[in-house]
Amino acid sequence: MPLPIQDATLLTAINFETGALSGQVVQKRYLSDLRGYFADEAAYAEALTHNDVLLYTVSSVEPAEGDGQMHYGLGILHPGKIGPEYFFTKGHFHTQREAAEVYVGLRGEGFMLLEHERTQESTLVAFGANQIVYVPGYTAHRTINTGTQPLAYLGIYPWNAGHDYGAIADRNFLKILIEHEGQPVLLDRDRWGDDGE
Ligand code: S6P
Ligand code: ZN
Repeated sequence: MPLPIQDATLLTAINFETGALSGQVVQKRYLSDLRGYFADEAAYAEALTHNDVLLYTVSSVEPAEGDGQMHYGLGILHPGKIGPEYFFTKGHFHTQREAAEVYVGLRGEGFMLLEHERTQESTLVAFGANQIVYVPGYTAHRTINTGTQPLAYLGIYPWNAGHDYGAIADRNFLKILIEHEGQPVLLDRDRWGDDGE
């Protein structure tokens, strides 16, 4: 016999169609919300004149606050590109820099781009259905969809991790993931435009 559920936050269902976790709001991030994030500014402006597409949704459950508590969110990142660069999430550090996060891939295929705050070392990790990525503290993280289907995942983190978007919004990640001859290729952002790309 299953235990009776006494608190609505004990059990949550995933709705892949709406991006909602049961009873929770769905935050929507459109192309226009990521102004300045994509390397190919001309392609960004052009895409925006056609359609302010939905890039991703986030729906979070925050059952409780305080020592030992966890929060989690469902992210659904749609497939597509701006110029040669795959759709991605804004990316952030946690406000509490030491806070780690566990990402559990549910559907789709892509990568996580990690960047350590102090060493500025970049790591690209394959991430999709049935794959789990541990994001250490002090590490900016961005999800990237290189597939043809939505990339759906859960992110599970300490209740007080917080989101610090400022540093990434200001200077972005040092690397970009582009499609080159049909394959994902990681490139230094600085090198963007050197050879006509
Ligand atoms: C939260 C976790 C994810 C992201 C989601 C959207 O700590 O890392 O739920 O919020 O992937 O990305 P972003 O960078 O727009 O918050
Ligand atoms: Zn996070």
